[in-house]
Amino acid sequence: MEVLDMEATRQAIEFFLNGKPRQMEVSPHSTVLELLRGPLALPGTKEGCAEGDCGACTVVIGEKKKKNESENIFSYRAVTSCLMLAPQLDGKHLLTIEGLAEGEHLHPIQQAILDDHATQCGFCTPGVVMSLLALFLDNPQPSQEDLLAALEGNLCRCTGYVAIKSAGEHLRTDWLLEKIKAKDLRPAYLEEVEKILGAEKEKKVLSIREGEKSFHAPRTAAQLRHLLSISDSKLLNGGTDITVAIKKHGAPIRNLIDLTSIEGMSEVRIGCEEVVIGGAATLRKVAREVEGVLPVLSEAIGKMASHQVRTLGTLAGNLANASPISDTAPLLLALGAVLHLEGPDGSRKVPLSEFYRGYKQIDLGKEEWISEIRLPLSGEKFHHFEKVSKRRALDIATVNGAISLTLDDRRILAAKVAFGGVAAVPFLAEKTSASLLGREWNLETVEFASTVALEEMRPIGDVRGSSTYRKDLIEGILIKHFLACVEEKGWEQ
Ligand SMILES: Cc1cc2nc3c(=O)[nH]c(=O)nc-3n(C[C@@H](O)[C@@H](O)[C@H](O)COP(=O)(O)OP(=O)(O)OC[C@H]3O[C@@H](n4cnc5c(N)ncnc54)[C@H](O)[C@@H]3O)c2cc1C
Ligand code: FES
Ligand code: FES
Repeated sequence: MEVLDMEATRQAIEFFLNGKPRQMEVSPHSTVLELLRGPLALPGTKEGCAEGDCGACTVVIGEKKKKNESENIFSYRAVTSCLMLAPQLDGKHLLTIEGLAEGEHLHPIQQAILDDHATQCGFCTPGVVMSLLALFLDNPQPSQEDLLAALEGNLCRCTGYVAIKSAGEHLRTDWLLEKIKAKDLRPAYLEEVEKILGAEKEKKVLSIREGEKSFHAPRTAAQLRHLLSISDSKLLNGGTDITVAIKKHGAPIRNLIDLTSIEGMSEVRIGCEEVVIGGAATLRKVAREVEGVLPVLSEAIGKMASHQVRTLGTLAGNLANASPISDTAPLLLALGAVLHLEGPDGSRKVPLSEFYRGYKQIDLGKEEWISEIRLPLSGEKFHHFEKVSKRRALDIATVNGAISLTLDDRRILAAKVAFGGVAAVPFLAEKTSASLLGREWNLETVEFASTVALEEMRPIGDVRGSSTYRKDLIEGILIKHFLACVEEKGWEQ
């Protein structure tokens, strides 16, 4: 077995900051935001909520990605720096608001904000600018929808969104009409940094210790297996749950093992019969890659969190976190997802329907990890996902639900119905699913399935909604599934 030779590890992270190389030691559990506003003394990036909810801390991360065996590409993404841990900057390019203007000459995005009067107190403005920068660096042809998605995670308490959207729209049209050129939008130092990072050879494994805390970033499954065998560690992916748990709720986590540097684990492969999603693939990556074959999953992911949280958070993390109101879990239950787990004794497969054991309890050993999520593909099926929340973005569901049906005209040959927010775990409603079999898919059947569903699920009330409201939502979601099917198939009701 390949073991991690501690001689071959390093403590200091190496990254680029606004075009300049940096090598420094960071605290293993510090966030990028803490690093910026503390040791790096760059206070332009603001701290609002410190839990991913406001976007004031948005920065841009540039990194090398493998395009194919011989070629690399550079990708840029907006992330909430309060959720990303500083050690995860290793090997990346961090862009902040301080890296945009050249002397007195404002960057075109800053100028557009000024021209459209899109700033008042200015607290949200650096985050807005960085979200827009990531949009244009990442997407050569952004649509209006892309623009709104890019800004959905930036809250502004005083200017109002009309002026901010208008600044974004002016930039977008000027960009598409080539009134703004790439050389104006791309900071001048990007090319040089891309060249240097592109040519960089693999470095020693990053392994940081400070008192009782540590952070390790293995590169291979064998190194990961070894690290898990010698320490009581928590797996870290995007950190959108863990960082909040550590920073806001004081979770007693000491050792973190980062999965995001493991070769091949962030990939998504589309086959003829299934989609294979790596255990470190971000929500953004999954949504993009599956759009052509499983649009329902892309749409569901689009309803989660915000753009700059989805660029960090992973699908595997969302499932392993085992929140009863996870947005992806009900859909993946309905789609028949199977998890591939790796561990000390090799690998095993667990259907997602058997993964949840109780509130926040999952079928995953201490030394195991989710290496892949496999989703069967079938063009024949009807799938739909519905989420009920108070806001469209940055809000978790009161109740959500998904359905997968195999239909012969209107007759239901196979059915899987799942809900979130109705039980202690994401819930595959087996009795409700069975009640649909052999029936015509019409409003009468929906009504019948609703009575079975309300027998099968007894949601409790909490701050997000009473038990009665949740029961109403179960019925409402079943009706929505039906109406979506009518629309998709072009049926007369
Ligand atoms: C502001 C905000 C809004 C949000 N909104 C939504 C929302 O609308 N809907 C929703 O469903 N979620 C929402 N979330 C939560 C969502 O971002 C996370 O659940 C995310 O998907 C977790 O992925 P991660 O990579 O960040 O996991 P991490 O935080 O890194 O890890 C989460 C858990 O999963 C474990 N884990 C991670 N990867 C693996 C693996 N490969 N194998 C085994 N265990 C693993 C970790 O050990 C940890 O226990 C929100 C979060 C924030 C901060
Ligand atoms: S400070 Fe609010 S999202 Fe980071
Ligand atoms: S300008 Fe004040 S919060 Fe947006």
